[in-house]
Amino acid sequence: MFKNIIVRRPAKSICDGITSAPELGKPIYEKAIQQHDDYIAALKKCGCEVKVLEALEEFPDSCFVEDTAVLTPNVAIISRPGAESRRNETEYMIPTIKEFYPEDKIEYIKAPGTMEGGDVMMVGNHFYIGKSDRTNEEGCRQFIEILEKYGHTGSIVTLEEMLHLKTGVNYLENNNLLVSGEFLTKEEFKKYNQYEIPVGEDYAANCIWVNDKVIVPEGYPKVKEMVESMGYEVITVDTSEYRKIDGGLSCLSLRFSSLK
Ligand code: CIR
Repeated sequence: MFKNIIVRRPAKSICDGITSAPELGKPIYEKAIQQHDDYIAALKKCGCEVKVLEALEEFPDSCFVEDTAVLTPNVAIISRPGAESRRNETEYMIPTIKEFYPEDKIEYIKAPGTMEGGDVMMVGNHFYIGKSDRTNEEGCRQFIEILEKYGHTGSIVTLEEMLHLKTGVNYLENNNLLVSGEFLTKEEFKKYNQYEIPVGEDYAANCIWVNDKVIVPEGYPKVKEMVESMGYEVITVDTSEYRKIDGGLSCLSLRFSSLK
């Protein structure tokens, strides 16, 4: 169960966020704010306390707080984003993490390692880490070393196509895994109840489990039905403005339980 959530309000500069899909157009700030409000309301419905951080205009992608840290039940790991323009977002996250984790339970990914939280998927005590354009081999190595020091385990999944690991694969607890694209053939995911994302709804592979409810992006009816068929209560939130810059539901929050 997660008790706490951290989010950061989108900045007006969100229209300059990094994107692989410029054809979708630029995010509209007012709509992004409305969708962020709805996202916070959904998280509160899941029984979480939500800490809302103020927007950082100098970082267009800073609302995607998931990439700045990985918060486990035993340790907080501050990332080192592979995207240059996002690297210093972590500086603005550390003081907040210190409100929730004691200093001796905070670790840091160091240069030349890079790591983004979107590449990390938690399955109980085990953490899959995607080696991607954003998370390099050294970042993976440091990450797993830290995990092991705190009683967790980790393993590397090599990405060929997607931005982050959780762009295409997400764990919904109870052995249930939403899987799409390049992850459908990965050996390490065969032991889960795999739910293949239907063609045309790829974006909705990025759903989040929050305390037995699952938040699904609005506008993907097949995925919604699939998740409902697993027995979960589904809440939908429109994330159209975030999708324009490759952001999804998981990217917009850090979900954890405070150690303080
Ligand atoms: C980026 O390219 O870094 C942002 N535009 C999107 C980040 C998405 N984050 C995530 O999947 N965890």
